[in-house]
Amino acid sequence: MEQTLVILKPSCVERCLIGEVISRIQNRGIIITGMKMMQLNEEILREHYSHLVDKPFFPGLCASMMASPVVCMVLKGVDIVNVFRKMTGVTNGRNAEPGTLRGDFCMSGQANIIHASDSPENAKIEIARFFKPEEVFDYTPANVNFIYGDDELKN
Ligand code: IDP
Ligand code: MG
Repeated sequence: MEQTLVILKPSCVERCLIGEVISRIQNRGIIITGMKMMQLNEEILREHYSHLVDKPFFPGLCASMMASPVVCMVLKGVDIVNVFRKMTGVTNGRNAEPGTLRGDFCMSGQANIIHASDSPENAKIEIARFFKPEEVFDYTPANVNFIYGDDELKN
């Protein structure tokens, strides 16, 4: 099964929404294979947001991502990168569809509560950036045969 990297940002942690987001993840049938709290620094943010370092909002983005610890997670599921980006909603929370995490829990383009990898290739790079191999647990929960049909579990 595919994996993706998720970060619950300071705008999620400080607003005490960690439990709400994790409930949504587990209620969907998504498997959590890694989870830890981290304090991010500018070095890792310059890597993680390398596509944005030249933007005028980058210093503010960095500050907002270092404002408190974050919760980093690895999620597992069939087509999880695509499924979880849809669950996350578009970047600006004010434009995000109701029912998405951003559409239900935030009002901002910057303080948008959550990061989710945008492609399977980037997910692999981002998981390796935030997690040591031994911090990701590739177990299969007992209920997996009730989350998926047999044919969906073959690959
Ligand atoms: P994504 O998080 O939806 O993948 P990206 O374009 O990769 O969006 O941007 C990464 C993060 O940078 C966003 O989640 C948001 O926190 C911040 N960001 C993006 N665009 C803006 C902006 O125009 N102003 C302020 N912050 C922004
Ligand atoms: Mg992105």
